[in-house]
Amino acid sequence: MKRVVLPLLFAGLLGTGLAHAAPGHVTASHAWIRVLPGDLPAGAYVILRNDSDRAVSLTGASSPAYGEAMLHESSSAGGMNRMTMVDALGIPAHGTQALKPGGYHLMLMHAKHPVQPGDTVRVVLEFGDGSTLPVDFTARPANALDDGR
Ligand SMILES: [Cu+2]
Repeated sequence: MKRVVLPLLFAGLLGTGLAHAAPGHVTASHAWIRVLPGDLPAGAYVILRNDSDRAVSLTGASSPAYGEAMLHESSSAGGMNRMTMVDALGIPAHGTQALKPGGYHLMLMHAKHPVQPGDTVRVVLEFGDGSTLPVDFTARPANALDDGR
């Protein structure tokens, strides 16, 4: 029995180690937040690049500036715009995944202090293996178009 169990255990530990290495190869660019008036939730957008050999999944986020951050997907069906919760968003090996207006985004809710256009907001992205990536997002006004930079 032990001859079977031990190699499986070892393989499991090895697998964890490899998975942990992957998010170190994820980089973020064009990170920005669309700030809406009052206590309306703010959409956060970013382009994630995965330079590793295996897919990585974004599973959530948190920010010291907001009470809650959720991963959403916007869609329109039959003229109705709606948002649905997303448990995990894959970033393919050697590929990119874009969070952008009208698609995947992070929804930042309950700002702890008013966020103004021009502010920098730290958001910590969380990946499927438990690792994290802190990213500085630039706050932009409500009428900002899809990343003009
Ligand atoms: Cu949303």
